[in-house]
Amino acid sequence: MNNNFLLEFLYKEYTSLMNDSQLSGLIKNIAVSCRKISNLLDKGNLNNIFGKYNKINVQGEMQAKLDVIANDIIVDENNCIGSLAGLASEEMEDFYRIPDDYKTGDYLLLFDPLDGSSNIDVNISVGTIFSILRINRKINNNKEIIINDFLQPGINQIAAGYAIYGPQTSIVISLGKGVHSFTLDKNINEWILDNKLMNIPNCTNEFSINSSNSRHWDENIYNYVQDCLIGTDGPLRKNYNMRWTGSMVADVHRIMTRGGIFLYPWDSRNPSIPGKLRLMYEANPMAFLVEQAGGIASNGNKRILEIIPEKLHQRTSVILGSSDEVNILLRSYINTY
Ligand code: AHM
Ligand code: MG
Repeated sequence: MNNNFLLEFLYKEYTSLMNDSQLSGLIKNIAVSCRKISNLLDKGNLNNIFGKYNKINVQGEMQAKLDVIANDIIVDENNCIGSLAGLASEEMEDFYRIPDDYKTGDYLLLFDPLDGSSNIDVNISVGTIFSILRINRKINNNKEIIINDFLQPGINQIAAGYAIYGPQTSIVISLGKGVHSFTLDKNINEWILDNKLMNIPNCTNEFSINSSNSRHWDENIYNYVQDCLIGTDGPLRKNYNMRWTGSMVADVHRIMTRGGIFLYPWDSRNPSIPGKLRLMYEANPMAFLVEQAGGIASNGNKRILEIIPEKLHQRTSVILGSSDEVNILLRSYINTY
């Protein structure tokens, strides 16, 4: 597998970061992992990958077979390359230590191996989300990593991205100077640059939320969605369209491409939990990408990237997308608190 085009581009845009062979090696191997997952998905259940694994994961959710397979692919592909001090995933209860007989590095890979896994069996786009942090050696200079090494705010991310397995397989990635998208050409096994600098339009008329939960929303979300539904007759003075795929990767990819607002807010179904989505594997990497593309990502009260995590599997409320639209909603939060 070559990743020459992807790596060449990143070397050109981020020369000093990519001169760190640990980081460039890690990005190369993440791309290899995503291609392997994409190949498995291509053949669907001909690869016997549909269905449940019959195990409840640490999130309290029934794992799909492919959640486990994708998790194993990413761990196996990246644990031995000498770039990582550890890995953490939505599907693993504890963080993963690099085995003693493998070389370790300075980076931490946090990932959701198969986001939107309820969509696998029905042939709707799913994805892999990843976030790269660097271990703070001033705080921990030991070989042994501890949970606190991972508990860094999203602003510390060195890189973040996702692979989307849809009609095309693409990787969307940022190392902190814009967002770049590459599509996999399987004839030549290369990721080809298709958008050098993704840019989320400030204005939108498309919102994305699971409205079956509307009776559980807080009043800011409820009133905002009502205003969208009223359209030109309401205070927002325009008609809206609504899209919800059930795969955050697909919904965010649409927003990265043509704008929009994505909401998975806190709701009263489970009042003690701040939201459904996971901060470290979903919200932080997506917030990094959205901000790098000119959008906003907030939990309603705070920039997502500034949340100080207390737990690996911490959840958060998510409001992200086109800046003008997110600001309309955030203004109502400011007025409430
Ligand atoms: P997953 O990582 O277990 O697939 O869960 C996260 C997914 C997101 O991709 C998506 O936005 C959300 O869950 C959909 O949730 P719901 O089914 O409540 O609409
Ligand atoms: Mg997910």
